[in-house]
Amino acid sequence: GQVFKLEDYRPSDYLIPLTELSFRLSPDATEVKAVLTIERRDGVATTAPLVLDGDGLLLKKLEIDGTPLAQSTYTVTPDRLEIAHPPEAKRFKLTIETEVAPVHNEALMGLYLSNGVYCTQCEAEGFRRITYFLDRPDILSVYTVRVEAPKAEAPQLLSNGNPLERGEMADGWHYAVWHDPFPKPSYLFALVAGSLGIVNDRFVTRSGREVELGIYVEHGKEKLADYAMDALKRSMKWDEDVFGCEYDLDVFNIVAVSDFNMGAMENKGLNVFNDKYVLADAETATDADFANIEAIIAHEYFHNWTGNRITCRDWFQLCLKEGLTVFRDHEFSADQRSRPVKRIAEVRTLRAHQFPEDQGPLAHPVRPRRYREINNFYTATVYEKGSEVVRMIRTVLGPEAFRAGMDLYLKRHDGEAATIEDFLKAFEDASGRDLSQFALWYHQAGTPNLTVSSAYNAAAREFTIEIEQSVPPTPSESRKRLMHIPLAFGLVGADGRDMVYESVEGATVDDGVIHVRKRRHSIRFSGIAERPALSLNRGFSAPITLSVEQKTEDRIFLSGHDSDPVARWQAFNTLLTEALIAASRQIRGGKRPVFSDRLSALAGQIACDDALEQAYRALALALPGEADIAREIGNDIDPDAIFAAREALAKRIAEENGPSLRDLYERLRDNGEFSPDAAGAGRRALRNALLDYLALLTDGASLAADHFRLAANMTDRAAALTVLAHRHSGTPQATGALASFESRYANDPLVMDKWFLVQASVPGAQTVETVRRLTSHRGFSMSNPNRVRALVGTFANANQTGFHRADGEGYRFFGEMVLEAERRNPQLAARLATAMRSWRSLEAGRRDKARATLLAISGTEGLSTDLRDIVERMLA
Ligand code: HT7
Ligand code: ZN
Repeated sequence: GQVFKLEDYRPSDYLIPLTELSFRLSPDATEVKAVLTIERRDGVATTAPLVLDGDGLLLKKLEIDGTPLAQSTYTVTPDRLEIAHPPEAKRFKLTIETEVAPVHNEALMGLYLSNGVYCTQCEAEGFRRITYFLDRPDILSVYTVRVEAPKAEAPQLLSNGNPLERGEMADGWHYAVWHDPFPKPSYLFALVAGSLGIVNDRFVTRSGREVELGIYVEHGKEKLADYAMDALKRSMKWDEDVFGCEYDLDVFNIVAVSDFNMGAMENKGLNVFNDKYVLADAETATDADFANIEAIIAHEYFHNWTGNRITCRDWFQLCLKEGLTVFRDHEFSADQRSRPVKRIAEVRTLRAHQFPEDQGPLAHPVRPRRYREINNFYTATVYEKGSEVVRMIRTVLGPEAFRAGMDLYLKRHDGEAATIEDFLKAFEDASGRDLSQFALWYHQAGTPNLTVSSAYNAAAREFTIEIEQSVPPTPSESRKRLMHIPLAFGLVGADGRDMVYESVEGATVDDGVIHVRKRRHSIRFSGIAERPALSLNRGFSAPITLSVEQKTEDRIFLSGHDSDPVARWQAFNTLLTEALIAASRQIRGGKRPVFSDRLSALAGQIACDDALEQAYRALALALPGEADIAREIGNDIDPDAIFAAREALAKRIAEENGPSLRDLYERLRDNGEFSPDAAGAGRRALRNALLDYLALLTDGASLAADHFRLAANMTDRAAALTVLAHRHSGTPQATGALASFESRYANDPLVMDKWFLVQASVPGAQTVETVRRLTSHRGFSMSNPNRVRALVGTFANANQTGFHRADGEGYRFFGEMVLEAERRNPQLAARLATAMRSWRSLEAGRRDKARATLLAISGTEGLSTDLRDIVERMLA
């Protein structure tokens, strides 16, 4: 396949300042008429051919300035339209008529039908499945869109921008015309038509502009959109207050659809959402669902400025909009909820998704230089690490200079398609600082590591920190350059307070941050009266790994006293991880695992420390996941040994602290109205974390069954179901709960996804058979991405012992599922396949079996570019 390279970018010879589209909708023969005002760019020869992108299109008609084109003057295939000799005039009108079949579009890119609703997905290259176009993000055009459909089937006709006109037509048809005054790239085009329930509200912007808000959902689900509407209004206000960004159209619409490849899409004025990220109430959604809805509603809304008003010059710059917008949604959620808890959750997500990517065969820079299939670059690196890089810019420059840089960027590039260089230059110009070394965070793949040791000289009252940086090699980048790593730290004294030093030498140390720029730093702090405990990477100031020589005493002390909550959580988490790694080695060596009494006592103390936030305590009590432990071990992984170690530690903590955990569990009982706010969610999180431990003790199954029976909301019900299915699989309590859940929610596909998920993640060798059986369940469908992700995706990503079954059956089943998904939806299949990215770190037996599955997939004839790209990179 073709490889696209950043260095090959050149501006297009032609521009499309105006785009007029009209759609006559029908499931298998939608007529699309595009009238494009084409303009030759200044300085381009009149002989330059006009080449437009297509993808599977059927051309019906072609005219220039109202005159049909002779067939000899153009060449057309489903994927390309070339007009060899366009008119000499600088501007001309090109009319293109195509026909598309939304009902047959299972790839969910371009125009498709979801549950009878016409909708579009154009990012990244879906617009070319609708009409021939210069389908690249640096072609900004003003769109006017006319949509026609039978009124009974599609009473709502929506597109981008503001509504201009609507009216009746013959034979029960009607039409609507929309105009978007803001020039936009084709990937932000959207159309929705169907019969939907509507929730309306309004928002008055800070300059007094009235905006009509609409959320469109399946009929009967309107009440489930209340939380999303509230999150939208809070997002609009927050963006004004924190970034000075005001909404710019008269309407803002959101449509929830059930078939969607990703979370949501930020089309200008008409966001389209996976219904999973809109619909929620206490009966059907967990606290995690509410938090996701809040974050994704905000994320797509924030794109209005970071992505839409300023877009990307080319797809290599994807992080320009995505990394920045993730950073913005993280900050929003931190302000709406608990900042430390949110930050710890972000760290866990980054480690779980981005670190394995950065440390495996799919590693790529935040701004990649090459791709074969752009859909495969909507990754944790571009999104999550991209966000961490923006956060580090704020750490390096300070909040005021950061805001000045953002203001300058937004002002300077409004209405443009920009690059990462433009973004960095705005911060350099606003702050007067040089970010050239820092820019490596965008260009260099891999997770940097800092090796740290420290020593205290009581006689000299000096504390010295030795730091050495390294960046491991990644595919096609064997030699790495030295990075600028902002490392937040504290020297914690015996009273738990940060010690004040007299002077420091060996690195720039600024406002609690060591700026690591060289390979080695020896940093000496003077005026230190006693040996401090060293707290590092506070607030997770840099997305790095740390190898720190540190006494267990210090870690225990920091777990109880570090004033930085993230570092405090990290200290305890490191103690747990070290214990679990040691235990899994003991188990592999045929021994019984040994844990220190102090560790389980510490877990009990943290659980019962009412001075700490409840949500924080829940996070601290969650043992490092099996995949996290595997990543820390690095190679020769035996998932069964890791699982056994984790179970043994959980049991030990439960046994050592049984009465106090049970007492706390009783005290946290719910006796009020459900509220999805941070306080309520924190209490439920802690109580459910306790249940997970208590379920390991005598009568654990009946305790979990009571928890399930008495649950008054989905968070508690799903938590109890998980505990029963995972810890008491096969018992009457577990089978009873699964059956009762199934009958209660049989007609609610989004809730049934939770039922699939719980069963797909049951640890152990037998789950592959359960999952295979569930693919025939009446609620399951291979053509709905949410269903596939809930069952097959969960099995591969969240079931270490099941997926990595020693006989390779997990991989074989998964391989079949990937190929099955690929026949309909290559993008979904490629994303699913990335679950195998860490196959090389497995022990030899499993590694060979995983490789055999990957080879079987790559040997399949007629593989899509999407799946071939992923599988070949994993095998390389
Ligand atoms: N910008 C959006 C990305 C997206 C997407 C990409 C490829 C194929 C389908 C897609 N749906 C949405 C979502 C976002 O990050 O905001
Ligand atoms: Zn985004």
